[in-house]
Amino acid sequence: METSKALRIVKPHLTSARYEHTERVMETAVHLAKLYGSNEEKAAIAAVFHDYAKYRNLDEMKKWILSSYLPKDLLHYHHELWHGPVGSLLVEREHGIIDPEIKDAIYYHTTGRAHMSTLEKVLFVADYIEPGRSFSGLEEVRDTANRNLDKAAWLVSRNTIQFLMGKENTIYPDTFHAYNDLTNKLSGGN
Ligand code: DGI
Ligand code: FE
Ligand code: FE
Repeated sequence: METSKALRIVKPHLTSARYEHTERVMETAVHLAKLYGSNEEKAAIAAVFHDYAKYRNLDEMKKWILSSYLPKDLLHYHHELWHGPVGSLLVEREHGIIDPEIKDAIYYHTTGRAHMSTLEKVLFVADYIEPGRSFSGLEEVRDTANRNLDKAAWLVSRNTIQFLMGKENTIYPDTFHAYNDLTNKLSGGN
């Protein structure tokens, strides 16, 4: 699918601020894909659709989780975690996107997971560092993203876990799995 067509498809599903975020994630993901030898077209399509399901109503998302192959344990965690998995389901059902690499990048963009592909890490990091975001610690992740994708993805999962624990939120297992896997990869394990 052409990027321009994908952008036209997602636009009516997003707020204008979210659409602009999506455009910046796309540019950042293409930049990182180029840098780390991942497929740029796939990075662009995954980025354009990554927040596709963000504004579906909760009952509809619940219904998709219950009636599909998606893991039911999602329902025991914050609904913010649903839009990646549900988005990966809906891009296939509604737009015929069946490429498993694209679908997995969309699926895991919020939590990450163990053994992420380069494309998954590209989107996971791009969503976090796109130029419209600003919070403390972000410059370190931006700098690192240009040198070491694993280290940047590790920083994203570490920061996310610290942020969530600071708020005493629950943390989805894949979020921990991403952190543990990248920690082992970077340190040789312990
Ligand atoms: O959709 P975006 O706002 O662009 O970004 P996102 O999909 O990466 O993240 C949405 C939110 O999800 C973000 O505030 C962090 C939060 N999040 C990530 N992992 C977990 C989580 N929230 C909970 N409760 N548990 C998690 O494991
Ligand atoms: Fe998201
Ligand atoms: Fe996003």
